[in-house]
Amino acid sequence: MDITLVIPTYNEAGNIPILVEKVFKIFDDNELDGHIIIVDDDSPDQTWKVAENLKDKYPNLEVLRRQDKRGLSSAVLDGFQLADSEIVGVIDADLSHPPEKIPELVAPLIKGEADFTLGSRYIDEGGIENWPLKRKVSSKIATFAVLGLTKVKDPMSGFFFLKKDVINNVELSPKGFKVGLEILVRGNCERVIEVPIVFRDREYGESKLRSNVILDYLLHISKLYIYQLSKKIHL
Ligand SMILES: Nc1nc2c(ncn2[C@@H]2O[C@H](COP(=O)(O)OP(=O)(O)OP(=O)(O)O)[C@@H](O)[C@H]2O)c(=O)[nH]1
Ligand SMILES: [Mg+2]
Repeated sequence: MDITLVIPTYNEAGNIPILVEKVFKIFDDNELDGHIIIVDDDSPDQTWKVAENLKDKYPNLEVLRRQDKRGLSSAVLDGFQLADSEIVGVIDADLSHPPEKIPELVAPLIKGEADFTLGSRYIDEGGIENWPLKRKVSSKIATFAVLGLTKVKDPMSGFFFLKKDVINNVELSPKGFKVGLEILVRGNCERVIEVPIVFRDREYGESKLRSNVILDYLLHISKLYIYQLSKKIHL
């Protein structure tokens, strides 16, 4: 079964060749029919160019350079739309997510045992390395605030896979703060499986966390709560 992994990038020129090599090796070693789509928002460090130069070596690599749009969620959704696979997924470019977990994440989707699989930091054997206490605490608070939206233990995770039909005919906000959470709440995913991952802080490049991140987050979860409430009322 075909798999497309979307890698959203913004100023990741140093990380992207390392990640692409690792992912294709994992696809090969596990006999997975895997593709990669890099969605780059015209990075000033020319990540798109570095990515395009990798295409000769990796025929299953595509690069989408967006010059008219910016934003992580919309980049991921554009990547999913471009993907021509039954299974799609996303991983951060900054080597925070362990690509070695891809086979474990896609296996339940291939076997038809899940609709959505998630790399989870907050289950047994999962964890976070090198995060300052402040980030650990804010992540926990953010996770607590969405307890009413989903039962998964790490709804803020940015490392996940799904059957593409989970989002067919589903209206998703390209402005949402966390696209995985958006899909978990609005998508047609009945069966979710969490796979433990150890998240590592980025080694190279700068954080894109902006100062209005808390506001973006609050706006996003408010919209999702309203959506869920209105769905219940109309049932
Ligand atoms: N295409 C695109 N990718 C983005 C954008 N913002 C962030 N990314 C990418 O999305 C992924 C996650 O962003 P990060 O900056 O690592 O966010 P984070 O993990 O919350 O924070 P740090 O790791 O501390 O920087 C990385 O691969 C980024 O390069 C964007 O506006 N457009
Ligand atoms: Mg990161």
